Amino acid sequence: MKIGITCYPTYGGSGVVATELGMALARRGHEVHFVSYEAPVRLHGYVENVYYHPVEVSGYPLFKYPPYCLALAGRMYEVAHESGLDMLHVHYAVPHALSAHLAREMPGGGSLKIVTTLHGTDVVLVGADSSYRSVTRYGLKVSDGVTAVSEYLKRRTREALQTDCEIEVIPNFVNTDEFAPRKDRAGRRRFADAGEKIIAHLSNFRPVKRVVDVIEVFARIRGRMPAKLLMVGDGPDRYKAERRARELGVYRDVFFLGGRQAVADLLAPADLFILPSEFESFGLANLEAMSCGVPVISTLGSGVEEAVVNGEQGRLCRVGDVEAMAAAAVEILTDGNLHEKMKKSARARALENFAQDKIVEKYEKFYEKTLEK
Ligand code: GMT
Repeated sequence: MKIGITCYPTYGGSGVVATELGMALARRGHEVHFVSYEAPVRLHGYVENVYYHPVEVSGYPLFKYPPYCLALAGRMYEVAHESGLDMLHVHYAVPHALSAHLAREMPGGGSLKIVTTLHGTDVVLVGADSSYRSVTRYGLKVSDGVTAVSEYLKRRTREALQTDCEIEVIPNFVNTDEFAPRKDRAGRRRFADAGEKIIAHLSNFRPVKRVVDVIEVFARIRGRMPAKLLMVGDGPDRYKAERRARELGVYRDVFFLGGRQAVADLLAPADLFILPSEFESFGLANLEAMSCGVPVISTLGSGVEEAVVNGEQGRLCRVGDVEAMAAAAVEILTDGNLHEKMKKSARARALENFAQDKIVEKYEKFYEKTLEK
């Protein structure tokens, strides 16, 4: 198949999933064309059959807001024609599904199929905003196939958009070769002395991630044992987290590492991963940590529960309950048997349920079904 993929090319989970999916599809013999305003951050190394087409958004004094949605539609249309695409697979509904629809509606765009994958904030936050709700709902209606990364997200989409459109759940996946346990101690020595625990967090530091809770939990762990915290990623709440770390007297034990490409190198040396989000449609970062054999502390009440079984690969606590999260973390870090059991279970769950090949196959089947429509 010839597949066009559009995503937000930044560090967010939807961009990561779209990029890893595109590269995996190309390795399986498909031709993949990424269409986005920058090359996706995880698009590294040379992969045969992968092409990247930048979208240029020209400014003009009259445009207070340059119309990215239109520039994208124009570029999708060009790429679809020049490369003979069968399908456009857009990740994150807003505005990508609408741009794809426009590209198909232009003369000659007729047979192009559109698949839209919902990732979470595109529906739960952005799509539920009154100014975007009706166009998001329309974007799903005009797609030939819609997928969501969890049952939770499927349910929330139906509620938020009041839609009964068909949605297939295809969970997120992880490259279990890249995100794998590491035996060598070199990764640990960069951050911690012998006998010190390493805790990690990875996100885009948006309010929904509750990064200040990470600091709160870490400070409580630090009160009980020598430990270091790796804060991987960047975003609007970084300074709030830094300030809280100073106030709690743990700033010297926290590494604010910023946005990184080699995420696996930073997750694999950790003893524990913390993602205390308000909600997650899935929580890809939890899965990446689990695949490295790292147990997680995360939250109840959202798609996280479809990736992490509470008590098996870590502990899930109520949102904001930093005392419970810290108590669970201390228990896991001080009980060697429990820690070992959770590490094994984390890796096994990633391999059995969320390995890249198994999930990419589901996308291939979904494409075939969509093309037959
Ligand atoms: O987490 C974010 O804020 C980024 C966002 C995105 O769209 O890039 O992530 C969403 O998609 C990921 C990949 O499917 C999911 O693993 C995340 O759970 C989801 N984020 C939220 O639902 C908050």
